[in-house]
Amino acid sequence: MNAFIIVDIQNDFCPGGALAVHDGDRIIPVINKLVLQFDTVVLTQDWHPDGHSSFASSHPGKQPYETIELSYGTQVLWPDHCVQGTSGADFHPDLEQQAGQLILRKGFRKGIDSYSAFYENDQTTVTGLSGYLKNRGVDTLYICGLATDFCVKWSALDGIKEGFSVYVVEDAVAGIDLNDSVAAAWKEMEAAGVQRIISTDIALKSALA
Ligand code: VGL
Ligand code: ZN
Repeated sequence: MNAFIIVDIQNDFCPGGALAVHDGDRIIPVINKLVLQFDTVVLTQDWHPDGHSSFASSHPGKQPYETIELSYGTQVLWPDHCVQGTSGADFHPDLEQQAGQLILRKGFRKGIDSYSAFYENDQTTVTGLSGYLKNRGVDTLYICGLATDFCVKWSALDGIKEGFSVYVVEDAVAGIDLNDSVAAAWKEMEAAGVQRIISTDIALKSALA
């Protein structure tokens, strides 16, 4: 059984948003086209309280994109984004979200960020997604969404760590790209055993299965 994991297609990560990914909305039609082909569809939603520790504004003197040492290690600081209950945290209106079977919110603990859909950034606190997927017989993940170099990358790496086969859909992801972090993310994912696939090959793959 497979699952489609749609990562953080939220207004704040799309053009005009607080932490906009360049052309972040370009991938939405690609995702909408795929969404009916999977057994399980999960949407993740970055969901931070006001004053979250990943916000530069929570650390006097710090600017967005600088880093800071938190109890669990180095954390990139971001502009305030995806604040709970704001329109920036809503899914992009063009996303075909009614196909989603589970909405998994993450990053809601004030002191711990959560890029991955499986583990928070302390790499210890679990979200419960692994159990949900395994309980439903899922063994293969297709991951898409935003951003390639943060939430997609960490979700893919943790998916491998949890024993899933993991595909990242190349034309259905887009990245923030701080200091070439998109290229680094692909390298890291490939080294860990994540496979790349393009959206048009997915239908073919299920037809052959
Ligand atoms: C993300 C930075 C901060 C992401 C979330 O969705 O990749 N990046 N919060
Ligand atoms: Zn965030």
